[in-house]
Amino acid sequence: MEALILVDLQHDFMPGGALGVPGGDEVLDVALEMSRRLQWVFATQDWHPAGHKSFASSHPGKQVGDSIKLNGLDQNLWPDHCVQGTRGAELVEPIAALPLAGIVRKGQDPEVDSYSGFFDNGRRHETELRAVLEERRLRKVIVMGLATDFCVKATALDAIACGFEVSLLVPGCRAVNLRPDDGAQAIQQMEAAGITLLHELPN
Ligand code: VGL
Ligand code: ZN
Repeated sequence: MEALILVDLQHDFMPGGALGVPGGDEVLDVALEMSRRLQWVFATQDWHPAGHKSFASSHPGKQVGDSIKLNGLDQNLWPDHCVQGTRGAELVEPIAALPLAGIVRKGQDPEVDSYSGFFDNGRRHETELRAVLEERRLRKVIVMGLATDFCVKATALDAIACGFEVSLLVPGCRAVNLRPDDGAQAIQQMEAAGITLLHELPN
C-alpha cells in the first residue's frame, strides 16, 4: 500500500508567510485531491524553537540568505519561521482538517536544521516517520509539498535511502528558488536517485 507524505503545508510557507514559497498555496488542491485517493496520509511540520540557529536573527551581523557553518554543516540562514506554538507553524486549515495518519514534527533541535521528515541535516536523529510507515507495512510513498528544493527533496531522498519506493508528485510541489533553477535541479536530482516523477495525478 501507498502512503502520501505532505511536506510542510504550513502558514509560514504560504505566499505572504514568513518564508513564503511562490505558488505554495496552489498545491493545496492537489494535496486534498490526492488525500481523497489514499488511505494513509502523513504530514510533516517544520517546528522550530524560538532562536533556532537556522534563523538569521540568531546570528548578529548575519542576514537572511547568508550561508554559515553550523556545527560543521553548511547552513543557509532563513527568516524566523515555523516557531512552535505560533500560527505560522500550524498546518494550513484544509490540511489540518484531513484525517491524517500522523503528523511528524522536525527541526526542534536549535543546533541543527532538519529539512527531511526522516532525519535532521546532520543525520544524528531520526524522527518516527520511518517506523510508522514500516509498522503499517507501507513500502511505497508519494511525496509532495514545500519546498521542492529543500524539505521535499530531502524527504524524498531519505525515503529512497530508507528503502521505500518513492514517487514525487510534481504538480504538488513548489520551490523557494534561491537560484532560479534550484527547483528544476532538485527534481532532476530526485529522478537520478531513482524517484519516479508523476507529472499528473495518478488514478
Ligand atoms: C524549509 C527552509 C527552512 C522547507 C524549511 O520546508 O522547505 N525550507 N525550513
Ligand atoms: Zn525550517
